[in-house]
Amino acid sequence: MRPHQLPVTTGRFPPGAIGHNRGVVRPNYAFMPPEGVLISRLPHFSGTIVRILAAPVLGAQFAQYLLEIAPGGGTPEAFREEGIQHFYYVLSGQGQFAMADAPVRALRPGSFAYVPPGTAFTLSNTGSEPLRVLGLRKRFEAIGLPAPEPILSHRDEIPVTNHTGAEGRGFQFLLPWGDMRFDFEMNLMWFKPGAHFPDVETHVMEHGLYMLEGQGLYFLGTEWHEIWAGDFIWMGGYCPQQFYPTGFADAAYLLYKNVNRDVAL
Ligand code: UGY
Ligand code: MN
Repeated sequence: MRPHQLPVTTGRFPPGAIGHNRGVVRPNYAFMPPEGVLISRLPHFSGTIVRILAAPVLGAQFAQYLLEIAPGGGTPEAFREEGIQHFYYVLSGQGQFAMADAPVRALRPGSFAYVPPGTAFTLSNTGSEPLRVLGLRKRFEAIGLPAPEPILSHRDEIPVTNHTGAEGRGFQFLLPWGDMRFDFEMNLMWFKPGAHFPDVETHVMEHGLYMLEGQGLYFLGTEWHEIWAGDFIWMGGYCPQQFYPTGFADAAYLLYKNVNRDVAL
């Protein structure tokens, strides 16, 4: 496995930048190893670099981020956006998250937060190492039900289930599954070596996929791609998809999926 070249190397580079490139951007999917995604900054975060992994300019109807918050950095003041939901998932480091009406919560790897539309929140790094967080923003699609409440939790508090009955599969639904107030899911998908979907999936829902553990071959459109922890994939609606874990350890990814709403015409 060629490791991710992060932090980005300096000086004289070894050959292979083109030959070893695994990234592809197609009309309805994109596969982007993080080392090629250049950094930016966000106005409402200090001491923070961001890699924007998915955005409308790509074809996505949501935005997804990899945030690296330096010690002492984060939102200098409470931030809120009318009509927009946020979701955060901690990859590494220590921090703190606060939201209107919810108690302040310490963050550690596996902590996550759902921020309802229009809700003010703060996110900060309270540790001595960088706080690495996946972020997601999606415009809320109201349907006449009240908006969901804030959620601050940890993946250890979410049971691993398997509604499919397929051997070697595990699911952790980080947001309440089947609750029609929510218009998206964030799911941890677990695969034992040898597990895969029963068929190639093709569905209207979009995905933002961040590989957390393990490795595998991902089928997108008409091509196979070798992926491993740290990689990101955007799948647009009706992108044919299948996953075969490879290697000897379990594979896991965090998966965004828009659900529970009719097609806008
Ligand atoms: O639920 C899903 O759509 C999921 N099986 N898709 C995926 O992991 N690519
Ligand atoms: Mn799918």
